[in-house]
Amino acid sequence: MYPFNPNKPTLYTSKTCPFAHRTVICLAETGVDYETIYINLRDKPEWYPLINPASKVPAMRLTSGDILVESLIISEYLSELYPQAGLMPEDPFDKYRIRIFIENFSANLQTSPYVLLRNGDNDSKHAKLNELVNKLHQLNKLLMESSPEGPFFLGEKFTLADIATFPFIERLFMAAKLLGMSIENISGLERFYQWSDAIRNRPSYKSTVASYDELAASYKRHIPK
Ligand SMILES: N[C@@H](CCC(=O)N[C@@H](CS)C(=O)NCC(=O)O)C(=O)O
Repeated sequence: MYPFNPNKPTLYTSKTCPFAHRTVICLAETGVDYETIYINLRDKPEWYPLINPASKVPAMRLTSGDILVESLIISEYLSELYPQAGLMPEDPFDKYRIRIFIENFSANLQTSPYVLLRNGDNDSKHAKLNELVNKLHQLNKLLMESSPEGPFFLGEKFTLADIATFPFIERLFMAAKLLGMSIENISGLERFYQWSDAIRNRPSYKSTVASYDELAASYKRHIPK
């Protein structure tokens, strides 16, 4: 058997995982009471495949005994279960806009922290960072087109568009810094920085994000030796 709380949802998570962070932010936004069980990803408990056969975090056990996996799908589930949190708008076209934004992000920027760190042992890291900055300009453009005034993707509303994507950008900021580079203060990325600052100031984000030191300690293993 595996550990769980029979009286509330149990989240199996890791503080530094960007996928798990999506779920944690959604849970904080809904205000639901839940139990957290941290999984050491370098030394997983032998019972963990009973929770998720893919052996990944996050996973969430409901009090019914059902277990949910896959961060985006859990996030959508929570947004539907708690519509009052407003994480997914009702308008079908706004839903489409959020989903296509996440899809585009997944294809272009989701792996960016890992890509940068994998090139972190040689001079090609500067060229890699330039490629990623070009993608951040594209992201800045998408944010401008969606809501010129911001601060979030959909303007005043904090939604799954922000929650599903920014955890990876947090790790991109960290990866650049860890390699002695930076993605701060780049001209033309003003809307991107406005978006980043607004998310970092959101209580559900601020109270759950891992520190730079925690992230750096966990991600430095991606830099080739
Ligand atoms: N598609 C999954 C990806 C989750 C994922 O890759 N989690 C990583 C940590 S960031 C993990 O659990 N890795 C453990 C492993 O692969 O053994 C989701 O969105 O939930």
